[in-house]
This record gives sequence, C-alpha cells and structure tokens, in this order.
Amino acid sequence: MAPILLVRRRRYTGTDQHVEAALPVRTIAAEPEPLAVDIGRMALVIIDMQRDFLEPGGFGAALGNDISRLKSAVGPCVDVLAAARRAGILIIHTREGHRADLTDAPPIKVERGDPAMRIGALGPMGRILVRGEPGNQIIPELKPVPGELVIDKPGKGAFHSTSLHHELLRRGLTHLLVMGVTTEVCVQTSMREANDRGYDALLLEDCTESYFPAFKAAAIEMIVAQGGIVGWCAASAQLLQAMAPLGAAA
Ligand code: TIU
Repeated sequence: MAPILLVRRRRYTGTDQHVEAALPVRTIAAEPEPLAVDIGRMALVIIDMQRDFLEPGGFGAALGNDISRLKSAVGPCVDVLAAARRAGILIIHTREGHRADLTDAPPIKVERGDPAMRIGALGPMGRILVRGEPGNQIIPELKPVPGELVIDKPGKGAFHSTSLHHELLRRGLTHLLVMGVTTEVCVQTSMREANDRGYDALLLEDCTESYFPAFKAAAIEMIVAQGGIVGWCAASAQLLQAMAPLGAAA
C-alpha cells in the first residue's frame, strides 16, 4: 500500500463552481494513491446485494455460478456497513430490478440467454430481476434500516434512470464508498458512471466479488490503472482504520 499523505481535493458542486471542502478530511491508504476523503461529504453505496445473486436458491446459483465467491464479501460488507452507520454516513442500497410489466427493460436486455432464465421469467425466487419479488430483496445480513435509501435500478449502472445523482447532489455528497456485486458488471459500471459525474469513488476490494475471479482482478486493475482512470481501490481495513478516530470503530 502507498504511504499515507494528505491530498487536497475540491468539491464538485454540479455547476461550474468548485468550492473548497470545509469539513474534516481523513486520508485512506488506497491505490493508485492515498485518497483524502471529506467524511461529511461521503456516502456508502452498496450495489445489488440481493438474494437472487447471493443465495443458494437464487437464479445466480441456478445458472451454475459459484455463489460462495460472492458470499465471501458479505462479512466485510457487514463490518463496513456497521462502521458507516456509527459514523452517520448516508447509506444507499441499490437493487437491480425492473417493473413487473418490464416497460423499463429494453427487449435487447430481456431476449438473451436461456428463455427460462431471462428477466421476467419465473425463477426459483420469483420473477427474475423484477421488483418486489423475493429474490430481488437485499440479503438479511445487509438489510436496510429506516433512514437509508433503497434505489431500484433498471440498468447495470446505479446512476442510469435513477435518482442517485440527484440524491447525492442535493446533500452535497462528493465521495462514494462502493461495495457490492458483481465487480465487473454492476459495480464497475457504477464506478464509471460516478467518475463521469465528478465523484471520487473508492471501491472496497474485499467488499466486492464476482463469480469469475479473473474478472474481479481485471476490473480492479482497470479502475486504478493510469493514475486511477476510474477511481480508487482499498481494503476495508484501510477504510476502517481511517474512520476509527471518528468513533466508527467497533
Ligand atoms: N448486479 C449485477 O452485477 N448484475 C448482474 O447481472 N451481474 C452479473 O454478473 N451477471
């Protein structure tokens, strides 16, 4: 890991004005360089930790994927979620899912793969990637509590056709802690969307997983390459260490 040092960063306001952040800053030992995070302007975004992707009875497993890989991220996610709650950071959960009538699902996304396992088909935990179905709920370990945002997203990216950007802008939040599944699909897409909208996005590498280890490794490499072309990555221990003085430690 790179040595800890303070990096000055500016707050992106969504306009052409950039204002110096005024709140306390903590520096997280991250790749490709330490990231100075203004804790008061940070949100935790938990991507698609839904039953269908993670549980033995879900459609991810029914497709033959090794869900044990994804399950390995749950423990670290639980620890970060608890620390973020103690620190009073805004927590945002997303779920990938469509309206029951699939009017928000492009046919090109629906009409691929085994027809029995397509979006809207009846899977082992209800209709696949349809809002309100049992498989579309967040796993109990990370269940949202009142005051946390739950954003249903019809795309892979968390910003596509959702209120996420608006929710962050109106609170003046500029830094995102990102975790969830899968690394190279919804997580990477969301990181790229965040980057293009001016957010500093830090992916917690032990809090994200893929069914395919090589894809996870490649996605992380892509994110931090070229001086952090997409964002930053760090182990959750580095984040928890940086947050400890805020009373966020267990
Ligand atoms: N949330 C998310 O990543 N959705 C996917 O469909 N991921 C797969 O890896 N298939």
